[in-house]
Parts: sequence; C-alpha cells; structure tokens
Amino acid sequence: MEYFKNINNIKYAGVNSENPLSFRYYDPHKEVLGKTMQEHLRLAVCFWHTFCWQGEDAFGRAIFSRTWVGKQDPMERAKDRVLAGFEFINKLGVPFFTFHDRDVSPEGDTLKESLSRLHQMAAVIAREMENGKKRLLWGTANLFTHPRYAAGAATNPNPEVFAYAVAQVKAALDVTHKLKGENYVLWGGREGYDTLFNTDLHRELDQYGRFLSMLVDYKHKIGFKGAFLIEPKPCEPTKHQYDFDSANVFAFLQKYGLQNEFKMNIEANHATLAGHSFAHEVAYAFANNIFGSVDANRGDPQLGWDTDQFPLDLQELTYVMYLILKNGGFKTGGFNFDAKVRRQSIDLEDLFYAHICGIDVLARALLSAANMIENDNLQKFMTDRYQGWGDNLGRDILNNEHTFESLSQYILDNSIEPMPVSGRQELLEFELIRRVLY
Ligand code: XLS
Ligand code: CA
Ligand code: CA
Repeated sequence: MEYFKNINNIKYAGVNSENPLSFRYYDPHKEVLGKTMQEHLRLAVCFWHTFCWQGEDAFGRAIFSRTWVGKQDPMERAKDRVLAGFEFINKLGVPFFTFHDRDVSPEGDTLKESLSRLHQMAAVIAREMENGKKRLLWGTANLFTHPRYAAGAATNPNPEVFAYAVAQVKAALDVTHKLKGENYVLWGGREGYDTLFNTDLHRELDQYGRFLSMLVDYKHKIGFKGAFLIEPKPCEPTKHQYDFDSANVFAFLQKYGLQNEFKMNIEANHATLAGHSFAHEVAYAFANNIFGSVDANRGDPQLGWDTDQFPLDLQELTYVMYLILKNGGFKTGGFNFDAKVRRQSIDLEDLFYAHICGIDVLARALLSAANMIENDNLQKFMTDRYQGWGDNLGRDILNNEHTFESLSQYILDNSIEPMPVSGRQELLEFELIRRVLY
C-alpha cells in the first residue's frame, strides 16, 4: 500500500527551483566545514504530530483524513501508521525519526497487553528501519495522556502510579535500546503542579530525583549507550512544570547528583515560553556541558502557548547554528521536527511542504553560520573583550592567588580607575545580519 500517492522522493534541485516538492538549500551530501549537511543537521521526523495527530484542538474535532487511519483493529491501525511514517521519512530523505511508545503502539486493557503490543510494534519498526536505512534519534514514553497520570507520573501522590510509570519507561528504554536509539528523552509531561494547595513540592522533587536515579542504574545495567536527555518546558500541561528551563534542570540534577548522566533536549518553543530566547537555552547548555539535542519547532510571538510551528526564523537559527558549530556540532543529538502543520493544512502534501521548508531554513542557516565561523568576527571581538583575564591580574584572581584584602590593596596601591569600553552591540548585530544575507 502506498500512503502518499503522487509524491516522489524529494530531491535537491537548487535555489532557483520552482518545484515546492524539492529542496532549494538542503543538499544532503554537500560539504560544509568538513562534514556533509546531512551529518551536521541530523534531521528527524516525529511520529506524534506528523502521523498521530488528526487535527483535533480544544474547540474542534479531528479534521484530517489520513490514508493510514481507518482499520478497525487497533494493532492493524498502528501497523498502517508505522508503514505510512516510514514511507514519508523515506520519501523526505531524512536519516532519523523520534517516537513515544504510545505513538506507535496502542494502550491495551492491561499493562501486560500494552507492553506486549509495544514489543510487537518494535519488531515492525526494526524491519522498516532496516529497509530504509533509517536511525532512531530518540525514543520516549508518553506519561501524560492516560488519566492515571493526571497528577504526574514520578511525582504522583500515589506510589503505584510511580511504579506503573517505571514499568512503562523501562519498556520504552528497552525498545529504544533494541532499535539502537542514539538518545532517550524525558519530557516531564505532567511532572509539575496546578496548585500548591494540594502539592508537597519537597516530596515530589525527591520522588522525581529517585525515579531518574533508578533509571540511570537500569541504563547502566542493560548497557544502553545513548544519551539521556531532559526536555525543559516551563508550563503546559501543568501551570508550573518542574523542568522549567535548562538552568532549573541543571540545579535539580546537581541536587540529586545526576549532572553527569543527563543532557538537555532544547525546544525553541519551550525556551520562549520560559521567557528566554532559543539561543539563550542553547548557550546555557553549552556553557555547562549539558547540550544534547534540539526540537526545532517555534512558537508564535503573539501567542502564549506551545504552537509547535515549523522553524522559520533564519536570523535566530543562524546564530543557534553558529553556537552549535563553534562547540563542535551535535554528538548524539540532532534537529527534530516536533512540529505540526496548522489545522487548516489538511492535505497530505502539506506535511511535505512543512518539512521541506523547515529543512531548507535549517540548511540555509547552516550555510550562513559556516560563513560566520570562517571569519569569526564575533569571536575576535570576544577574545579582545576578555583579554584582561588572560593577563597577570585576571589569571591570579582565577588561580586563587588573591583575597578581598589583597585585591583592595592592589587597586589602591596602583591608583587604578577603570574606564568603560564599548560593547559594540549594533556592530555585532550587523555582523550576524550580513552573514544571514550573504
Ligand atoms: C511537549 C513536548 C513533547 C516532547 C516529547 O510539549 O515537546 O512532545 O518533545 O515527549
Ligand atoms: Ca512543544
Ligand atoms: Ca518537544
């Protein structure tokens, strides 16, 4: 069965192509700074928005009629969805995909049935991965849709829910391991609270710390070599999510001695919901050695919720790409499209247009960022700006050779009155713009 009829493999056709079903910038084998575009971007398509969501929102019901939804039997339907997913990924030509357990395998009447279904579906996925030479960027577990998780999974007031979540995550990690996933993601779906009147914050954080520590033990036991990634988000579905942003998660990890076991999966949309720029979250993660992967979907500047739109902001993405290149590129991570089409984009080809445009914007950002790196005026400015910290005074301070008394004395003895110097912000902003436009 062909699910996306009349759509051929998407090819690179150059910037002047008038074919909307072609790439204008993404040329997977083009070399940029010694690596191919494909190796730099490590693009992934997500299962949930792209193949599971049917257009329902808080006000309206399903609106899409997908060729893979129709069979009565839930397992037959799940198989159709996985086959359709792989046809899409193969035609789009990206190397990776991402999924939640529930995206590919329907919840059963009992946990036992759910787990057995997941393992059956993993076998179908393994075959499709093999046929299409596709790789799993990350797997994860859905700990937020079922009513049992309404008050959280690891942070639930009932330890039986905690244990249920353990069983579900154990199976999701087993499957991710079996499919050679390069990461495993933990987004704390309902790990948070709606009101403090019914919430014991101290206890819930301890529960969450325990859950993650047990997960780490299990990872080492089974020899899973991928990275564990936590995905921060400040709110939605709960009013306050415990994994608010990268800085908040980093503090939490240090409290529970887990800082060497987890990195961040940074979503652009979640960064802006937290009142940060996307670049801030990426820079913060690099500064603390916790950068892992990126969900490239953006929010809407006027809407205060998680709109999960495809990436478009070339200026922002160029700078983020510059940060990633400067720090040596992705290791286990990549760019995942945790993005959905708008509800009125009901046609199957809209899924292609959305991904193609997102991929082309990332590819163009990569070219601009490489151009910035080749003549790195931002770095030159930065090196000069902090130069004093490489000289005697700065070095001695950092090497612990000064005290409050000795430094006070030093400044007084030498009659030093420091003068401000320009931060050159406007000039540096233009430095980015000229690379975006080159
Ligand atoms: C929700 C999150 C979620 C994670 C995976 O807002 O973005 O989709 O990426 O559970
Ligand atoms: Ca999101
Ligand atoms: Ca996400």
